[in-house]
Amino acid sequence: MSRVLTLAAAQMGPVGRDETREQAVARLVTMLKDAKDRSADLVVFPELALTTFFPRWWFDDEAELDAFYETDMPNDATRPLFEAAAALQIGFYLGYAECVIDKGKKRRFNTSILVDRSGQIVGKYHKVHLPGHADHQDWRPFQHLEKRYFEPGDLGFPVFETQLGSVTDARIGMCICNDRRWPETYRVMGLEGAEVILLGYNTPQHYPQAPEHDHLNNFHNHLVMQSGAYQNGCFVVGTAKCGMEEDCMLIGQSCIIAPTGEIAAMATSLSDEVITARCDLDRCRDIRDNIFNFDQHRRPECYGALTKQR
Ligand code: CDV
Repeated sequence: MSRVLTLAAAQMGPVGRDETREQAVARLVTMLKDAKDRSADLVVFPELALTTFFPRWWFDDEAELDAFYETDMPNDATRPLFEAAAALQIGFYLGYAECVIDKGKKRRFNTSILVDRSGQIVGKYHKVHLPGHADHQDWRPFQHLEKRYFEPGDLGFPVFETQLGSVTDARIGMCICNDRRWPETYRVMGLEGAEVILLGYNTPQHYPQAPEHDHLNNFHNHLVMQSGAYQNGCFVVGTAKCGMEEDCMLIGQSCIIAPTGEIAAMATSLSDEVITARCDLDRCRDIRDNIFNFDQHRRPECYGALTKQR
């Protein structure tokens, strides 16, 4: 039985601070249909796809901050996306800011969900590696307040088995933006047998702490995803929100990467753009049965320093 999926990355151009959820969702639905026209089975949208990247500002007013978070999913604004997915029989990954009330307290997460082709949420992930800072840093041209506005993820890196297209048992993992830079992210999901890792990102072109690396930003973006795919024998789909968003330039180059580490498709604009690639999940075996055969060649009992440090 063939295990071929058509995967899509639905890159977004900037989302303005005054753009409504309804407007953002309308853009996502347009790209979902575009992807379906190209036979896609699963579409990956960016991190925080429903709003502008609000951690670039300091908010004193809690109500103003709260307005960027979803308290339920789907909700009135996002339901059209879920309905379109079910009507088109196509799955999707969506990143958004989530606020839940737990024992009377607000808990805030940078969240992604996996929605199957019937429009049901089958998996949820909370971003683990939160970059930036929690205090106001005057010297920066823009803030990066993820450490203030989110708590680290509490769900681990789960892998979900689900039906997509004609594949009944696709093994799908998720992570979000900065997670893609950490080898642990891929290895944990690799050990769980992930065949496809989905992620969205908002990555400024300018890195204020080390501006001498700015010209390497696109290179590093692909470097980490390509090595993560190869070293764990899985596909990776990385989707950007990009372009000039509220005076902050975000990188693009969304891509679909094969288990060999090769880039199978890449976006070439800094605006809304869908890319697709035909992905045979059985190609994961080419790597997992050979060079990165964990059972045969991995030696965790010899990784002394790493195991001691946890
Ligand atoms: N949204 C992010 O996590 N962005 C980080 C930047 C700040 C370095 C990233 O790793 O792309």
